[in-house]
Formats: sequence, structure tokens, C-alpha cells
Amino acid sequence: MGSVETEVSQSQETTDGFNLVIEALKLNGIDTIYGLPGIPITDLTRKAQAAGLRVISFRHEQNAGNAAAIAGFLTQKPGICLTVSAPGFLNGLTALTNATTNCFPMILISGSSEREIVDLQQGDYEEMDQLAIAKPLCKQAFRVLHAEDIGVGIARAIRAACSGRPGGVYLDLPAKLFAQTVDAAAGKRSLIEVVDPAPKQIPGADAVKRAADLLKGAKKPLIVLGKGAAYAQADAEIRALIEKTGIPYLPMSMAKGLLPDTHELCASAARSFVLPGADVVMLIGARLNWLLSHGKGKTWGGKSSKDWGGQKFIQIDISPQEADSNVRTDAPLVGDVGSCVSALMAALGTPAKPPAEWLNAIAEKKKGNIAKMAETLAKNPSPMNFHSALNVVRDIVKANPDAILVNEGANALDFTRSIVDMYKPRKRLDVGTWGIMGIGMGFSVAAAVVTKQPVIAIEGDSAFGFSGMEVETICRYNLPVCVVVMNNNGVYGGKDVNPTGGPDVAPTVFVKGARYDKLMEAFGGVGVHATTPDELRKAMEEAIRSRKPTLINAVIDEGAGTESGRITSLNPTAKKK
Ligand code: ADP
Ligand code: TPW
Ligand code: MG
Repeated sequence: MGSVETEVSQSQETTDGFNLVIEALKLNGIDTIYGLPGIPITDLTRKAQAAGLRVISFRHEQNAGNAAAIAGFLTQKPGICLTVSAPGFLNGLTALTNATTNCFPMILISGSSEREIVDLQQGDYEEMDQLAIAKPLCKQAFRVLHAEDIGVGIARAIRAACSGRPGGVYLDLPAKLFAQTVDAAAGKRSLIEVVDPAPKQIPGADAVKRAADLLKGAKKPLIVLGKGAAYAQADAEIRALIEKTGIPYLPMSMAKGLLPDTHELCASAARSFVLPGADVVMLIGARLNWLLSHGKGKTWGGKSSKDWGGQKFIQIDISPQEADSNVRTDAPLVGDVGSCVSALMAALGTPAKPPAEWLNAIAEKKKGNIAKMAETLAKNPSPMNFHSALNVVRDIVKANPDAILVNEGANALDFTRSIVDMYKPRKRLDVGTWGIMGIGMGFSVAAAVVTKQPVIAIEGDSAFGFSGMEVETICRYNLPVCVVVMNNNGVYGGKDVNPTGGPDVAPTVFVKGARYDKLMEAFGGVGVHATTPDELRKAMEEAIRSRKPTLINAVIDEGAGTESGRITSLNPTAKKK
């Protein structure tokens, strides 16, 4: 504490670590903390609330962490998750790592125990070297030991989370720090309002020309939009690029709605035609990872699973290390999406539309697949299957394009992604790069808090279980969240049997006919048991209208799904049916 106190300009008043953390966050435009109280941060949550920050308390830190992460994605400001030491910290860590994997800006702030005791491993309350553990799992990790360094610590955490490729940052605040007092005026001076936390990154002129030339020469161009494009909030630029060039585009899951999925240039319904067919592919804020079959193999027209399909790639990405990660990148364009797309537009001038042959072939494929889908959606089997239930969700989302759609599960995820059209940017939030289960309620809470819009969470019954207790949180804050549990009695379904004939059910199977709706009723929310599309529609319409916390237990045929949904091929022992 020394140096600040010895300054000449001492005032009468003092401040402490608690206040400095809160003031540093407020100074940087942070208005909400997602967390779970306990030693040593209980008073921090109280004082934060007293100081006008919104403190959203969760039932498990992982959900608070997921909330913070998605708040970061939606706002471009780091979402703040606050936890206690060791176990609370570890509970938050999965969300921090997931945020980093997905390029969401987030700061996990955890209280920690006495450094002297932790480092000598003398057995403190909740002893753990949290900083060391967090380091390999996030973008950057910091510890603040002196109250006068809190301002710098928070500033560094914000810059690390937001600049370049966004990600998760860990900030370790030992218990002792909070009670440290410093002269109030000196404390105030020590705070930093971060100037330009995510500076524009302008691409080089030569890189822009290289990309523009490649695009101009393309006979079968394709644009792939990823969640980096959604994050960048360069919606108008992206739309202008696509509409001026007339290049068909494929949105990755969380980029759906950047342009409406019903746009004539949207190639989602012809995915398996455009990927192998394209000659030049421009990735905008999307990585060639497993979700795009690593840019090679049969998906891309390669002869075998590892063969290059012959496409040339242009990649717009803020990370200079992303290019060439899986296949050759012919034209890397490093910079933020807005700057890159604008520069590219200028370089393209008035571009010629892609050859009609390519566009017509795509339109033809789309027409066929959309007609096939319409046929499937129109069926009304009993019990409901994913299609007949999601046909309702599709209508509800169409009628409420500002609502946020949260989605997790296997079949419940894959079918929703392909059936439910999105109409506006950043409205679809899901399991992302890892395909992680458990984001559901955390994402829903933050989406409601941040956007004030109704939230529709389409949840597999297994997926829901990972964060289901947060329905209490949803009720407590009276959030306009409508959870639809696609209840097919288990992980991928409920039909597996124990081959030994023993009393245990199969590992994938849950209690049959479970009533998840009663869980919501336990906390004062609205629970609905829906066995038909009509019941589901009525309940969803009412939930959106009333904005009351609602959980609809949608009974789905337990045999309607497939093992691992759409990614059966990644499952080592699954027999493909
Ligand atoms: P998806 O899963 O939708 O394909 P990914 O998460 O794989 O998307 O890719 C997102 C990419 O976007 C990352 O490589 C990240 O570096 C990049 N990115 C994030 N923000 C920006 C931005 N503002 N400008 C450019 N690229 C960005
Ligand atoms: C943290 C593995 C992927 S999908 C899934 C699990 C357990 C649940 C599928 O069942 P659900 O959906 O939700 O009922 P449906 O419609 O097919 O029946 N743990 C974590 N993440 C993942 N991805 C898993 C386990 C998994
Ligand atoms: Mg299920």
C-alpha cells in the first residue's frame, strides 16, 4: 500500500480495494456483474449493487460465466463473472475457457486466499494457485496485489479481452486486497479509463488487392460468414458486400441472421452443393475448423477424407495467425471485419455478378431442398417429432424476429439450426466451437438482461439439465425467457436398453415422461406440458406476449433423433444407421 499513501497530495478521506474495483469497472462502462457471492467477494457484490451496478446472482458459477461470456459477445464489452476462490473459480473456469475458444471477451474475476499460505501450501481455506491454473486456459491472466494497482489490473484485463482476437481473461484478486485502504484522491487517480480497447485494424493495401483480384476472377464464388462477423457488428458493410457482389453466402450457426436466412443469396439450403462446388471461398470471421471439415475432404469435393477440394481461400480475420491453419490461404486479409470489408468493397469498385450458371444451379438446389423440408414440416405425427415441434418454433421466431434464440442439445440443436430461420444479426446463440452443453440458462439470462428482448431457449432434455437450476434465477429476476425442453427421454433419445438386462437403464436414458415444466412452477414461473404442436404454439405465443418466465415441456418421440445428431461420424464406436 506504501507508495500511494506517501504521496504529497494526501486527502483526508481513504478508499479501499472494494471501492476501487467497483469504480474501475464503472469508469469503463461496465454496468453488470454476473456472479455468485461468498468469501472473499460477498461484500464486493453488495457494494457493487449499492454503487449502481446490476449484480445478477446465479446458482452455479459456470452459468454466471456463460452469461458473462455471451454478454461480451453481444456488447463487445467484456462480460464480468465474479466468483469465490478455489471451487468457485474452478466452476467458472469452463466458461472462461469456452469464451476464449469462441473468441468472446470476458473477464473472470475470482477472489483468492492468502498468498503466503497458498504458496507455501500450508492449507488455507480454499487454497489454490488459481493464477497458474487459469494461465493456459485463457488469453491472459493477471493478479493484483496492491490496491493502487487495481486500476491498471482492470485496464489490462479489458484490453486483453477486447483487443485483437477477443477472449477470456482471468483476474486474480486475493482476499487481502479488498480491505487495503489508500488515500481517496490518489486511489481515484490510479484508475484508468481505457481508450480505444479494441482498436480498428486496417488491412494492408497489397492484401486487399490480392483478395479483390482473386474474387474478381472467381467463377463460383462463395462467402462464409462466421460468428466473428456477427461479433464485429459490421452488419451494414457485410450486407452491402454481399448484395453488391451478388455472391452467395453460407452463414455459420451464430452468423445466421446477419442477413435474413430467407435472403435470395443465402445458400444454407444448398450447403452440400456450394461447398464442393465453389472455386473461391471468402471466409469472414469464420475458422476452417471441424465445423467446416477443416477446408478439405469430401465435404469440399476432395477425393478422400483429407484431400484438398481445390478451392482458393480468402480469409478475413483479426488474428494474423489464423491463415493456413488447415489448408492454404491464398489471400489472407488481416484486420477487423468492418475495415476489411470496406477496403475490399472500395477495391472491387462495381463488381460483375457471378456467372448465372453458378447462381441458377444454387437456386435450383435450394428450391428442391426447401420443398422437401416444407413437406416434412407439414406432417403432424403423434407423438411430436423434432420437425413438427420446430415448425412451431420457426413460425414464432418469424413473428418475433427481435427475440433471441438460445439453442443446445444434439438433435435439438441440429434440427433447430436447420429448420428455424433467423432474421436479424446476433439473435442466435448456441454451443459454439466446442459444441458444449450447459450454456443454455446462462446465455438466456444474459441475453434477456442485455437486450431486454424475449428469449426463446430450445433445449435438449439432457442439455437443459446442465444449467436447469437457473430457472430459479430466471424467475428471481423475472426475465422474459421461454424455455422449451425437447423432451425425448434422454441423450439423443430414450430407446437404448441395458444389454445385461440389469435394473439400471442405459447410460443415455433418463426418467421417462419427466415433467420439466414443474421445475419452473416450483419458483413461480409458468410451466406447460405440451404434447401437440397446437399446445406448443399456444404456450409459446402466451410466453412471448406475457414476458413471464415459462418452461414448456415438449414431449418428443423418444426414437425421433439420431446418435450425436448430425455429427454421428465423429463418434468412434457408433454404428452409422
Ligand atoms: P464460426 O464458428 O462461426 O465459424 P469461429 O469462432 O470459428 O466462427 O471464427 C471466428 C473468427 O472471427 C476467429 O478466427 C476470430 O479471430 C475472428 N474475429 C473475431 N472478431 C473479429 C473482428 N472484429 N474482426 C475480424 N475477425 C474477428
Ligand atoms: C459439457 C456430450 C453432446 S450433446 C449431449 C451431450 C451429453 C446431449 C444430447 O442430448 P439432448 O439432445 O440434449 O437431450 P437430443 O435432442 O439429441 O436428445 N458434456 C459437455 N458437452 C458435451 N457436448 C457433452 C457432454 C453431449
Ligand atoms: Mg434428449
